[in-house]
Amino acid sequence: QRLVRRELAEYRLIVVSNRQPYAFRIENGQLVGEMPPGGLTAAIDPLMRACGGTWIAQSGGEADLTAMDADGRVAVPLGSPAYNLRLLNLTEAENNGYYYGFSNEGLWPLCHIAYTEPVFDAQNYETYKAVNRKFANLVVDEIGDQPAIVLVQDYHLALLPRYIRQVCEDVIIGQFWHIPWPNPDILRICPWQEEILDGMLGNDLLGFHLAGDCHNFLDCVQRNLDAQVEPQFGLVDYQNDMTLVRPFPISIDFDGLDAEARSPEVESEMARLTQEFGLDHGRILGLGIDRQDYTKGIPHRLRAVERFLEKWPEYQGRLVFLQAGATSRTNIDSYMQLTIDIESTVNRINERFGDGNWQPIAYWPTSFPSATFSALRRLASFCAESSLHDGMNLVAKEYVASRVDEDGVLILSAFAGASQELSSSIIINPYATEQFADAIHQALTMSDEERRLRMRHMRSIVQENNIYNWAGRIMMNLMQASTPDHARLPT
Ligand code: GDG
Repeated sequence: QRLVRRELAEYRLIVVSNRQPYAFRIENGQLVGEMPPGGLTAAIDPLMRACGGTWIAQSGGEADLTAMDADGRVAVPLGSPAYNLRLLNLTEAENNGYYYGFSNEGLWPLCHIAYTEPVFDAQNYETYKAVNRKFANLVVDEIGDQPAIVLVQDYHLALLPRYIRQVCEDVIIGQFWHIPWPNPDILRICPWQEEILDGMLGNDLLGFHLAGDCHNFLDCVQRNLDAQVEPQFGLVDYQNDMTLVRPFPISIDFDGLDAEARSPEVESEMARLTQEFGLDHGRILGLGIDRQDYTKGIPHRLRAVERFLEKWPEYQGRLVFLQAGATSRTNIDSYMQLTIDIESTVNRINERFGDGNWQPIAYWPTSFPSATFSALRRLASFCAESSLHDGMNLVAKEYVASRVDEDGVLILSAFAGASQELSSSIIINPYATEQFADAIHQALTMSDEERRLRMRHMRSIVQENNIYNWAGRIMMNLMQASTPDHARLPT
């Protein structure tokens, strides 16, 4: 690791993501910039602070315009700058075509098996290409003539590695893809599959969450491009360039979340919420937290709670299931429809079982301070994450990290990447309502000892493979991938 750090110091570090890590606002006429909580920023910001360099991203709110200079640069953290943000202003039309259109109506459903049809609109794809080019121009400008490492985040920027490589042959480029990768039969639905694959093979290192995603990607390359693929090494040789394809299961800041869960602020939130839910009067809390997305299986989860109450009526009047988390991508039809489905399911279940004193489902479709989420995780007897398909699912890992009392049961979909590490959860198939309802019953009747054993096991796994470990492994593999004979180096 020391060697990697020393080698890193010789390079200019450039991170590129769609969203920028800081939220700026004007308070009493003063510019304030805070980092909203989030694992990715928590991992990459310390790296940037240590190495310096530039983080390139789309500009967000109004205050970004005040913060940045004519070139879009802001030195952060404000007051004691360690690196630069370089923000790209996109028009509404650009954002609609690139972000909502091709990224989230096309690639997102293509990569997730959730039976939502991808929309591949040629105009949106043109805009996606144009915006990826704009990002590439900023990256190339930042590189100048120095040796550089570029770390690209996610599916919004699939073409960026190739666009950079066309100008800067020697730069080291790595990309982490935060969502699953489909098999070749599904990828065929995308009319521009070869271009997307070609774009991603501009990388020296390409990371996915799971080995299965890597295999799918290699199969797609083999099927579509004139490339030599060596699956046993995770290597692609294409147009005289090598790309190393590796799994890096993402994680969370375990120690940070553990410490927060023990804080006085969270303790007082717990006291407030205990009263609010009547947990001091024998009520039991079940919890689901999600950015509202059709891949998360929220209606499936609610139907399982309904079946549970039907099967074990003694829990009527006692169990409250809270579904929390803000709506997202709300101007896309499938997301609007999801919100309507969730609301009508919540209302139907509450009308069916609820009375003046008790409603089985609490529905909080907004964001909350992290102390509130942490307190909810500590209080919930079980947390149910029922994704129809999910690259990883950080909520599952956050629940585990918050359970400093080693109590609580995690019910987790087999189709979430996290289920591969968190094998001591109760693994469910979200489509199998009966089995899911039984899992809720199992969670609520499990012995103290079994709960503790399972939770202790999951905590040790997440503590070990934390977000810093994830970022470190990516950087080490990136240095390895950039050496000419990387195929023969041990990992
Ligand atoms: C993508 C992949 C992969 C949720 N609602 C609110 C809120 N959250 C927080 C959670 C968690 C994060 O957002 C969501 O992370 P997930 O991993 O669960 O899901 P995606 O957003 O779909 O993330 C996923 C991830 O990238 C990382 O690679 O694991 O598979 O789909 O931290 O706690 N936070 C706030 N308000 C909310 O309403 N503040």
